[in-house]
Amino acid sequence: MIDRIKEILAAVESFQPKSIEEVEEFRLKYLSKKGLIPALFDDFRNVPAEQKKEVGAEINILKQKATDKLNELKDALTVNAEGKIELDLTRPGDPFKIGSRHPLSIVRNEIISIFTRLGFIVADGPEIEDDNHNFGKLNFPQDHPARDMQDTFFISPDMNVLLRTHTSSVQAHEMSELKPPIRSLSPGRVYRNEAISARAHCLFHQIEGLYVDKNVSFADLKQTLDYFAKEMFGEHTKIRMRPSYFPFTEPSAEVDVSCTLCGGKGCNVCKGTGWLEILGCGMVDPNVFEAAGIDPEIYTGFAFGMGIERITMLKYGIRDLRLFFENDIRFLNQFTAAI
Ligand code: 2NM
Repeated sequence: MIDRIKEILAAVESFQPKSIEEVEEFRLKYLSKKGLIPALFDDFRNVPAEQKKEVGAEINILKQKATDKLNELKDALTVNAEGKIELDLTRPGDPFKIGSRHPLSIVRNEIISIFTRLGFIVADGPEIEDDNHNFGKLNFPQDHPARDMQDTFFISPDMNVLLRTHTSSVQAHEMSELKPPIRSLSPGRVYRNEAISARAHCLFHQIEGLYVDKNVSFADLKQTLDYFAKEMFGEHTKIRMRPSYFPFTEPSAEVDVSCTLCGGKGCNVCKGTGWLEILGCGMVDPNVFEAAGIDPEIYTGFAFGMGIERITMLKYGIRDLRLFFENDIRFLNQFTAAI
C-alpha cells in the first residue's frame, strides 16, 4: 500500500498541465469522489492495525499535496484569446524574504558608529599574524602564558605564524606604519585555544581602540569611555574604573557600567553588585611605542578593548555564547536593525 501511495505521489508531483482541461482531469483523476485518493481511504479499512498509523499519515500527506497542487495550478494559470493555457503575468509576486543582520554585526556597527562620531577610523588587519605583531611589539614577555600552546593556535612549527589572539595586532601594524596622530578602531575575529562552552569559544570578536597624539591623558580615556557607555547603554549609565594589568598598557584598568537591567540596585544579571564589566583599557606602555618607532617622550596614548559577544549578550539577554555561531534561523530572525 505504501508503494502505491508513493507511486501516486510521484505522479502528482511531476504533473504538468498543457491546458485548463488537463487541470480539471487532474482533479477528477486524483481528488474527485471516484478519484484515486478517496479510493485509498476506502482501502485503508483493510490495512492491518499495526500499519494504520504509518499508512494513514502517508495518505494524508498525499491528499494535502494534491490539493495544494490543484489550488496552485488554478491560481497561476489563465486562458488566452486562442484558448491556450498560459501563466497569469498580472499575478502579484511571492513576497521576497530578506535576511537580517547577525546580532554581532548589529552591535559591532553600533560601537563603530559611536566612536566614528569622535573621529576614530576603522582599521583592518590580517587574522593570520606573526609572533611579533601579536605579542612581541605589544610588550608580551617571551614566557607570558598567552604565548602558551594552550591559549594560542600556532600555524607554523617554529611557532612564529599564528591566529591572532586579539585585534591589538592591527594596532601594532598601525603604530609601526603610520605617524601620530592615530585614532583608530579595529573590529574583527580573534582565536583562542579554549574548550567550547556557554561562556567560551575558540573564535570570538573584539573591538579595540587606539588614540595616539601629543598630550593624550588618562582623563581623555575616561571621558571617551564615559561617552561611549552613555551612547551604548543609555544616558543614565555610569562607569567605574578598577586598576588592572595588561602587558601593553600602564596604568591599566577594567571598566564596569552600571547594570543595564537594574540600573545599579543589584539583580541576578549583575549578581547583586549593580555593575557589569564591559572592557579593559589603559595608557599605551612606553615599550610598545618604542617597539613601533614612536618616541614616548613626545607622544602618549590610550587603548581599550572589548568583546563584542559579551556586550551583545548583555544588550539582548543572551545566555549562551554558542547561539552566535550556530546560525539557527529561529535565533537570527529575532534581530532587526537598520545598520
Ligand atoms: C585591552 C585592554 C587594554 C590595547 C592595547 C593596544 C595597543 F596596541 F595599543 F597596545 N591595543 N589594545 C588594550 C589595552 C586592549 O583589551 C582588553
